[in-house]
Amino acid sequence: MIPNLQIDARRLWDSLMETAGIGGTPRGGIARLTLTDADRQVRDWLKQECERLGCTVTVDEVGNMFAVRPGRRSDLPPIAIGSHLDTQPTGGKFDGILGVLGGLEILKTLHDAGYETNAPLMLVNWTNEEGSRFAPAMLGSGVYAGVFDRAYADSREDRQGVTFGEALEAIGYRGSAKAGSIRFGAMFELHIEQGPILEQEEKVVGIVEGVQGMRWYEISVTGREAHTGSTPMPMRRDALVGAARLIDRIEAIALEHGPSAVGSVGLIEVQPNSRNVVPGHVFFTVDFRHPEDAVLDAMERKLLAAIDEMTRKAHLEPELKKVWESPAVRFDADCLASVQKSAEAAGYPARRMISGAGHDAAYIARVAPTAMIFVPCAGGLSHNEEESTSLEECAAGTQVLLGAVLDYDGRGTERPS
Ligand code: HGY
Ligand code: MN
Ligand code: MN
Repeated sequence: MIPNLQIDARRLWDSLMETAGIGGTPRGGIARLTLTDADRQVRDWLKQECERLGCTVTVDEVGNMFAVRPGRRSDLPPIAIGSHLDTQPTGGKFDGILGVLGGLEILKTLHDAGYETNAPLMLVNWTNEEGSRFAPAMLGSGVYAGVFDRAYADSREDRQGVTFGEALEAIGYRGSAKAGSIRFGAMFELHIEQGPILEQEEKVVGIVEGVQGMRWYEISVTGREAHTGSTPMPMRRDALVGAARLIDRIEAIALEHGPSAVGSVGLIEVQPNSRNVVPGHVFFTVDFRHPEDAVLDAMERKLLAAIDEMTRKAHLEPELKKVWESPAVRFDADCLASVQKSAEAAGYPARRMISGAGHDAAYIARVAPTAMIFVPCAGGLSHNEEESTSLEECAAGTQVLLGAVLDYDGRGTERPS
Protein backbone atom coordinates (compact mmCIF):
# COMPACT_ATOMS: atom_id res chain seq x y z
CA MET A 1 0.00 0.00 0.00
CA ILE A 2 1.45 3.39 -1.03
CA PRO A 3 1.35 5.84 1.92
CA ASN A 4 -1.16 8.63 1.33
CA LEU A 5 1.10 11.73 1.13
CA GLN A 6 0.17 14.63 -1.19
CA ILE A 7 2.73 16.95 -2.78
CA ASP A 8 2.08 20.71 -2.69
CA ALA A 9 1.32 21.62 -6.32
CA ARG A 10 1.42 25.37 -5.82
CA ARG A 11 4.80 25.20 -4.00
CA LEU A 12 6.18 23.04 -6.84
CA TRP A 13 4.91 25.46 -9.48
CA ASP A 14 6.31 28.47 -7.60
CA SER A 15 9.75 26.82 -7.47
CA LEU A 16 9.60 26.19 -11.24
CA MET A 17 8.70 29.81 -11.91
CA GLU A 18 11.29 31.14 -9.43
CA THR A 19 14.17 29.21 -10.98
CA ALA A 20 12.94 30.04 -14.50
CA GLY A 21 14.13 33.55 -13.69
CA ILE A 22 17.73 32.33 -13.45
CA GLY A 23 18.84 32.72 -17.07
CA GLY A 24 15.29 33.64 -18.07
CA THR A 25 14.81 35.13 -21.56
CA PRO A 26 12.49 37.97 -22.65
CA ARG A 27 10.43 35.39 -24.61
CA GLY A 28 9.70 33.37 -21.46
CA GLY A 29 12.28 30.65 -21.97
CA ILE A 30 15.56 29.90 -20.21
CA ALA A 31 19.10 30.31 -21.54
CA ARG A 32 21.09 28.48 -18.85
CA LEU A 33 23.86 26.67 -20.67
CA THR A 34 25.84 24.23 -18.57
CA LEU A 35 28.69 25.59 -16.40
CA THR A 36 27.82 29.23 -17.03
CA ASP A 37 27.20 31.70 -14.21
CA ALA A 38 23.45 31.14 -14.56
CA ASP A 39 24.07 27.41 -14.02
CA ARG A 40 26.14 28.26 -10.94
CA GLN A 41 23.30 30.40 -9.56
CA VAL A 42 20.68 27.68 -9.93
CA ARG A 43 23.09 25.10 -8.45
CA ASP A 44 23.67 27.37 -5.45
CA TRP A 45 19.90 27.79 -5.11
CA LEU A 46 19.33 23.99 -5.16
CA LYS A 47 22.11 23.37 -2.62
CA GLN A 48 20.60 25.94 -0.24
CA GLU A 49 17.09 24.48 -0.63
CA CYS A 50 18.31 20.95 0.09
CA GLU A 51 20.44 21.96 3.08
CA ARG A 52 17.44 23.84 4.48
CA LEU A 53 15.67 20.45 4.55
CA GLY A 54 18.53 18.88 6.46
CA CYS A 55 20.00 17.08 3.46
CA THR A 56 23.74 16.73 2.99
CA VAL A 57 24.90 17.86 -0.45
CA THR A 58 27.98 16.33 -2.10
CA VAL A 59 29.45 17.32 -5.47
CA ASP A 60 31.55 14.94 -7.55
CA GLU A 61 34.51 15.68 -9.78
CA VAL A 62 32.40 16.51 -12.83
CA GLY A 63 29.94 18.67 -10.95
CA ASN A 64 27.13 16.16 -10.42
CA MET A 65 25.23 17.22 -7.24
CA PHE A 66 23.86 14.62 -4.75
CA ALA A 67 21.56 15.68 -1.86
CA VAL A 68 20.85 12.87 0.62
CA ARG A 69 17.88 12.68 3.02
CA PRO A 70 18.56 9.94 5.62
CA GLY A 71 16.17 6.99 5.95
CA ARG A 72 15.41 4.56 8.75
CA ARG A 73 18.03 2.11 7.50
CA SER A 74 21.40 3.52 6.48
CA ASP A 75 22.44 0.04 5.34
CA LEU A 76 20.01 0.25 2.40
CA PRO A 77 21.32 1.99 -0.76
CA PRO A 78 19.57 5.33 -1.37
CA ILE A 79 16.75 5.67 -3.89
CA ALA A 80 17.71 8.48 -6.31
CA ILE A 81 15.52 11.03 -8.04
CA GLY A 82 17.52 12.80 -10.73
CA SER A 83 17.50 14.98 -13.81
CA HIS A 84 19.22 18.19 -14.96
CA LEU A 85 19.10 21.98 -14.53
CA ASP A 86 21.09 23.02 -17.61
CA THR A 87 19.13 24.16 -20.67
CA GLN A 88 19.42 24.70 -24.39
CA PRO A 89 20.29 28.27 -25.54
CA THR A 90 16.57 28.79 -26.26
CA GLY A 91 15.30 26.27 -23.75
CA GLY A 92 12.00 26.05 -21.93
CA LYS A 93 11.08 26.18 -18.23
CA PHE A 94 10.52 22.44 -17.75
CA ASP A 95 13.05 20.30 -19.69
CA GLY A 96 15.11 18.65 -16.94
CA ILE A 97 14.07 21.21 -14.36
CA LEU A 98 10.76 19.52 -13.60
CA GLY A 99 12.63 16.33 -12.71
CA VAL A 100 14.94 18.06 -10.24
CA LEU A 101 12.32 20.37 -8.69
CA GLY A 102 9.76 17.55 -8.59
CA GLY A 103 12.32 15.63 -6.55
CA LEU A 104 12.87 18.67 -4.32
CA GLU A 105 9.10 18.94 -3.78
CA ILE A 106 9.07 15.29 -2.68
CA LEU A 107 11.81 16.00 -0.11
CA LYS A 108 9.76 18.96 1.18
CA THR A 109 6.57 16.87 1.34
CA LEU A 110 8.29 14.10 3.34
CA HIS A 111 9.99 16.70 5.56
CA ASP A 112 6.67 18.46 6.34
CA ALA A 113 5.02 15.11 7.08
CA GLY A 114 7.94 13.94 9.24
CA TYR A 115 7.79 10.78 7.15
CA GLU A 116 10.84 8.52 7.34
CA THR A 117 11.54 6.26 4.38
CA ASN A 118 13.27 2.90 4.82
CA ALA A 119 16.11 3.76 2.45
CA PRO A 120 17.74 7.17 2.27
CA LEU A 121 16.52 9.36 -0.63
CA MET A 122 18.98 11.13 -2.95
CA LEU A 123 18.18 14.09 -5.21
CA VAL A 124 20.62 14.35 -8.15
CA ASN A 125 21.40 17.22 -10.53
CA TRP A 126 23.42 15.76 -13.44
CA THR A 127 25.94 18.02 -15.17
CA ASN A 128 25.63 18.89 -18.88
CA GLU A 129 22.69 16.71 -19.82
CA GLU A 130 21.94 18.87 -22.86
CA GLY A 131 25.26 18.52 -24.66
CA SER A 132 24.60 21.88 -26.31
CA ARG A 133 27.67 23.77 -25.05
CA PHE A 134 29.86 20.68 -24.59
CA ALA A 135 29.16 17.61 -26.74
CA PRO A 136 28.19 14.89 -26.12
CA ALA A 137 24.97 15.06 -24.16
CA MET A 138 24.51 13.35 -20.76
CA LEU A 139 28.19 13.93 -20.02
CA GLY A 140 27.91 14.09 -16.20
CA SER A 141 25.76 10.97 -15.91
CA GLY A 142 27.97 9.33 -18.55
CA VAL A 143 31.11 9.83 -16.44
CA TYR A 144 29.19 8.61 -13.36
CA ALA A 145 28.18 5.45 -15.26
CA GLY A 146 31.71 4.85 -16.52
CA VAL A 147 30.86 5.54 -20.19
CA PHE A 148 33.40 8.39 -20.29
CA ASP A 149 36.34 9.13 -18.01
CA ARG A 150 36.96 12.45 -16.29
CA ALA A 151 39.83 13.39 -18.61
CA TYR A 152 37.54 13.00 -21.65
CA ALA A 153 34.88 15.18 -20.02
CA ASP A 154 37.42 17.81 -18.95
CA SER A 155 38.80 18.01 -22.49
CA ARG A 156 35.49 18.72 -24.22
CA GLU A 157 35.55 22.18 -25.80
CA ASP A 158 32.76 24.61 -26.57
CA ARG A 159 32.78 26.47 -29.90
CA GLN A 160 34.81 29.29 -28.28
CA GLY A 161 37.56 26.83 -27.25
CA VAL A 162 36.73 26.84 -23.51
CA THR A 163 37.08 23.36 -22.01
CA PHE A 164 34.54 21.62 -19.73
CA GLY A 165 37.19 21.42 -16.99
CA GLU A 166 37.96 25.15 -17.15
CA ALA A 167 34.26 26.07 -17.09
CA LEU A 168 33.52 23.68 -14.20
CA GLU A 169 36.30 25.17 -12.09
CA ALA A 170 35.34 28.73 -13.06
CA ILE A 171 31.91 28.26 -11.43
CA GLY A 172 33.39 26.49 -8.41
CA TYR A 173 31.69 23.11 -8.93
CA ARG A 174 34.66 20.77 -9.23
CA GLY A 175 33.70 18.52 -6.33
CA SER A 176 36.03 16.20 -4.47
CA ALA A 177 34.00 12.98 -4.74
CA LYS A 178 35.21 10.59 -7.44
CA ALA A 179 32.61 10.20 -10.18
CA GLY A 180 30.66 7.00 -9.60
CA SER A 181 31.70 6.74 -5.95
CA ILE A 182 28.37 8.03 -4.58
CA ARG A 183 26.20 4.93 -4.92
CA PHE A 184 22.45 4.52 -5.00
CA GLY A 185 20.18 1.51 -5.43
CA ALA A 186 17.76 2.82 -8.09
CA MET A 187 16.90 6.04 -9.91
CA PHE A 188 13.58 7.51 -11.03
CA GLU A 189 13.49 10.46 -13.46
CA LEU A 190 10.46 12.68 -14.09
CA HIS A 191 10.54 14.63 -17.37
CA ILE A 192 8.23 16.30 -19.85
CA GLU A 193 7.65 14.05 -22.88
CA GLN A 194 9.01 16.61 -25.37
CA GLY A 195 6.83 14.94 -28.01
CA PRO A 196 3.13 14.84 -28.97
CA ILE A 197 1.96 11.34 -27.93
CA LEU A 198 0.55 11.86 -24.40
CA GLU A 199 -1.30 15.01 -25.40
CA GLN A 200 -2.74 13.42 -28.55
CA GLU A 201 -3.92 10.37 -26.61
CA GLU A 202 -5.15 12.50 -23.66
CA LYS A 203 -2.95 10.60 -21.23
CA VAL A 204 -1.51 12.34 -18.16
CA VAL A 205 1.38 9.97 -17.41
CA GLY A 206 3.96 8.20 -19.57
CA ILE A 207 5.46 5.04 -18.07
CA VAL A 208 8.76 5.23 -19.94
CA GLU A 209 10.24 1.80 -20.73
CA GLY A 210 13.41 3.01 -22.42
CA VAL A 211 15.26 5.55 -24.57
CA GLN A 212 15.91 5.19 -28.33
CA GLY A 213 19.39 4.95 -29.83
CA MET A 214 21.21 8.22 -30.62
CA ARG A 215 24.28 9.02 -32.70
CA TRP A 216 26.02 12.39 -33.23
CA TYR A 217 28.49 13.14 -36.03
CA GLU A 218 30.55 16.18 -37.04
CA ILE A 219 31.13 16.89 -40.73
CA SER A 220 33.50 19.44 -42.20
CA VAL A 221 33.54 20.28 -45.91
CA THR A 222 36.60 22.02 -47.39
CA GLY A 223 36.48 23.85 -50.72
CA ARG A 224 38.25 27.06 -51.70
CA GLU A 225 37.47 30.68 -50.84
CA ALA A 226 37.07 32.80 -53.97
CA HIS A 227 35.52 36.05 -55.20
CA THR A 228 31.75 35.76 -55.70
CA GLY A 229 31.84 38.28 -58.56
CA SER A 230 34.75 37.24 -60.69
CA THR A 231 34.87 33.44 -60.21
CA PRO A 232 32.97 31.55 -62.96
CA MET A 233 30.62 28.87 -61.58
CA PRO A 234 32.53 25.88 -63.11
CA MET A 235 35.71 27.04 -61.33
CA ARG A 236 34.23 27.13 -57.89
CA ARG A 237 34.78 24.74 -54.94
CA ASP A 238 31.87 26.01 -52.87
CA ALA A 239 31.93 24.29 -49.45
CA LEU A 240 28.48 25.59 -48.50
CA VAL A 241 26.80 24.20 -51.62
CA GLY A 242 28.45 20.87 -50.84
CA ALA A 243 27.26 21.02 -47.24
CA ALA A 244 23.75 21.91 -48.39
CA ARG A 245 23.65 18.81 -50.64
CA LEU A 246 24.76 16.64 -47.71
CA ILE A 247 22.18 18.25 -45.40
CA ASP A 248 19.44 17.54 -47.93
CA ARG A 249 20.66 13.93 -48.11
CA ILE A 250 20.63 13.64 -44.30
CA GLU A 251 16.94 14.55 -44.19
CA ALA A 252 16.25 12.04 -46.99
CA ILE A 253 18.07 9.27 -45.10
CA ALA A 254 15.83 9.83 -42.08
CA LEU A 255 12.68 9.82 -44.25
CA GLU A 256 13.83 6.59 -45.94
CA HIS A 257 13.91 4.71 -42.62
CA GLY A 258 10.32 4.88 -41.48
CA PRO A 259 8.30 7.04 -39.10
CA SER A 260 10.54 6.41 -36.07
CA ALA A 261 13.76 7.58 -37.73
CA VAL A 262 14.88 11.18 -37.21
CA GLY A 263 17.84 13.06 -38.67
CA SER A 264 18.78 16.66 -37.94
CA VAL A 265 21.49 19.25 -38.56
CA GLY A 266 21.37 21.77 -35.74
CA LEU A 267 24.71 23.57 -35.74
CA ILE A 268 26.50 24.98 -38.79
CA GLU A 269 29.48 27.31 -39.15
CA VAL A 270 30.57 28.83 -42.45
CA GLN A 271 34.00 30.35 -43.05
CA PRO A 272 34.71 33.12 -43.75
CA ASN A 273 30.96 33.83 -43.58
CA SER A 274 31.27 36.88 -45.82
CA ARG A 275 28.57 37.72 -48.33
CA ASN A 276 30.98 38.20 -51.26
CA VAL A 277 33.34 35.27 -50.62
CA VAL A 278 32.63 31.76 -51.92
CA PRO A 279 32.67 29.72 -48.66
CA GLY A 280 35.87 27.72 -48.32
CA HIS A 281 35.00 25.72 -45.19
CA VAL A 282 31.82 24.53 -43.49
CA PHE A 283 31.45 22.66 -40.17
CA PHE A 284 28.11 21.12 -39.18
CA THR A 285 26.65 18.53 -36.82
CA VAL A 286 24.38 15.52 -37.48
CA ASP A 287 21.93 13.96 -34.99
CA PHE A 288 20.47 10.52 -35.96
CA ARG A 289 18.02 8.64 -33.72
CA HIS A 290 15.94 5.45 -33.91
CA PRO A 291 14.58 2.87 -31.41
CA GLU A 292 16.61 0.10 -33.12
CA ASP A 293 20.42 0.22 -33.35
CA ALA A 294 20.34 -1.86 -36.57
CA VAL A 295 18.40 0.88 -38.33
CA LEU A 296 20.91 3.46 -37.07
CA ASP A 297 23.64 1.27 -38.63
CA ALA A 298 21.79 1.41 -41.97
CA MET A 299 21.38 5.17 -41.73
CA GLU A 300 25.07 5.54 -40.90
CA ARG A 301 26.06 3.45 -43.95
CA LYS A 302 24.06 5.78 -46.18
CA LEU A 303 25.68 8.83 -44.63
CA LEU A 304 29.14 7.37 -45.26
CA ALA A 305 28.14 6.59 -48.86
CA ALA A 306 27.12 10.22 -49.37
CA ILE A 307 30.48 11.37 -48.01
CA ASP A 308 32.34 8.91 -50.31
CA GLU A 309 30.40 10.12 -53.33
CA MET A 310 31.35 13.74 -52.60
CA THR A 311 35.01 12.74 -52.14
CA ARG A 312 34.99 10.94 -55.50
CA LYS A 313 33.77 14.09 -57.22
CA ALA A 314 37.07 15.48 -55.96
CA HIS A 315 36.36 19.14 -56.00
CA LEU A 316 35.39 19.19 -52.30
CA GLU A 317 36.99 17.40 -49.30
CA PRO A 318 34.39 16.18 -46.79
CA GLU A 319 35.44 14.74 -43.43
CA LEU A 320 33.10 12.86 -41.09
CA LYS A 321 33.69 12.11 -37.38
CA LYS A 322 31.31 10.10 -35.15
CA VAL A 323 31.39 11.96 -31.81
CA TRP A 324 28.73 10.13 -29.80
CA GLU A 325 26.81 6.87 -29.80
CA SER A 326 24.22 6.03 -27.16
CA PRO A 327 22.60 2.62 -27.87
CA ALA A 328 18.90 2.01 -27.31
CA VAL A 329 18.20 1.39 -23.59
CA ARG A 330 15.45 -0.52 -21.75
CA PHE A 331 14.56 0.35 -18.13
CA ASP A 332 14.10 -1.91 -15.09
CA ALA A 333 10.89 -3.97 -14.74
CA ASP A 334 10.73 -3.51 -10.94
CA CYS A 335 11.06 0.28 -11.17
CA LEU A 336 8.48 0.35 -13.97
CA ALA A 337 6.10 -1.72 -11.84
CA SER A 338 6.35 0.89 -9.09
CA VAL A 339 5.60 3.68 -11.58
CA GLN A 340 2.64 1.72 -13.00
CA LYS A 341 1.26 1.01 -9.51
CA SER A 342 1.66 4.66 -8.51
CA ALA A 343 -0.08 5.98 -11.63
CA GLU A 344 -2.97 3.56 -11.06
CA ALA A 345 -3.24 4.46 -7.36
CA ALA A 346 -3.31 8.15 -8.27
CA GLY A 347 -5.92 7.44 -10.93
CA TYR A 348 -4.12 9.06 -13.86
CA PRO A 349 -4.63 7.72 -17.41
CA ALA A 350 -1.22 6.37 -18.41
CA ARG A 351 0.51 4.52 -21.21
CA ARG A 352 3.86 2.81 -21.66
CA MET A 353 6.23 4.37 -24.17
CA ILE A 354 9.81 4.84 -25.38
CA SER A 355 11.58 8.22 -25.10
CA GLY A 356 12.57 10.00 -28.30
CA ALA A 357 14.74 12.42 -26.36
CA GLY A 358 17.90 11.43 -24.53
CA HIS A 359 17.99 11.54 -20.73
CA ASP A 360 20.47 10.91 -17.92
CA ALA A 361 18.39 7.85 -17.07
CA ALA A 362 19.68 6.27 -20.32
CA TYR A 363 23.21 6.12 -18.85
CA ILE A 364 22.21 5.52 -15.23
CA ALA A 365 20.29 2.41 -16.37
CA ARG A 366 23.72 0.86 -17.00
CA VAL A 367 24.65 0.98 -13.30
CA ALA A 368 21.35 0.94 -11.37
CA PRO A 369 17.70 -0.08 -11.84
CA THR A 370 16.07 2.95 -13.48
CA ALA A 371 12.73 4.11 -14.87
CA MET A 372 11.23 7.37 -16.13
CA ILE A 373 7.91 9.13 -15.84
CA PHE A 374 6.64 11.53 -18.52
CA VAL A 375 4.02 14.23 -18.40
CA PRO A 376 2.65 15.94 -21.54
CA CYS A 377 3.91 19.26 -22.87
CA ALA A 378 1.77 21.56 -25.01
CA GLY A 379 1.89 20.59 -28.68
CA GLY A 380 4.75 18.22 -27.88
CA LEU A 381 7.00 21.28 -28.18
CA SER A 382 10.38 21.40 -26.39
CA HIS A 383 13.85 22.88 -26.94
CA ASN A 384 11.84 26.00 -27.62
CA GLU A 385 11.19 29.04 -25.38
CA GLU A 386 7.46 28.40 -25.77
CA GLU A 387 7.77 24.97 -24.12
CA SER A 388 4.91 24.71 -21.68
CA THR A 389 2.95 22.34 -19.47
CA SER A 390 0.41 22.97 -16.72
CA LEU A 391 0.59 23.15 -12.94
CA GLU A 392 -1.78 20.17 -12.85
CA GLU A 393 0.42 18.05 -15.14
CA CYS A 394 3.59 18.93 -13.21
CA ALA A 395 1.78 18.03 -9.99
CA ALA A 396 0.47 14.77 -11.44
CA GLY A 397 3.94 13.70 -12.55
CA THR A 398 5.45 14.60 -9.20
CA GLN A 399 2.68 12.79 -7.31
CA VAL A 400 3.30 9.65 -9.40
CA LEU A 401 7.04 10.04 -8.80
CA LEU A 402 6.43 10.22 -5.03
CA GLY A 403 4.19 7.15 -5.13
CA ALA A 404 6.69 5.20 -7.22
CA VAL A 405 9.56 6.01 -4.87
CA LEU A 406 7.53 5.11 -1.77
CA ASP A 407 6.30 1.87 -3.37
CA TYR A 408 9.85 0.94 -4.35
CA ASP A 409 11.05 1.91 -0.88
CA GLY A 410 8.33 -0.19 0.71
CA ARG A 411 9.68 -3.21 -1.10
CA GLY A 412 13.13 -2.10 -0.04
CA THR A 413 13.07 -4.11 3.12
CA GLU A 414 13.02 -7.27 1.01
CA ARG A 415 15.81 -5.95 -1.28
CA PRO A 416 19.36 -7.02 -0.48
CA SER A 417 21.32 -3.98 0.72
O1 HGY B 1 19.47 15.51 -26.99
C1 HGY B 1 18.62 15.18 -26.18
O2 HGY B 1 17.77 14.38 -26.47
C2 HGY B 1 18.59 15.79 -24.80
O3 HGY B 1 17.79 16.91 -24.83
N1 HGY B 1 19.91 16.12 -24.34
MN1 MN C 1 16.09 16.96 -20.67
MN1 MN D 1 16.84 18.79 -23.55
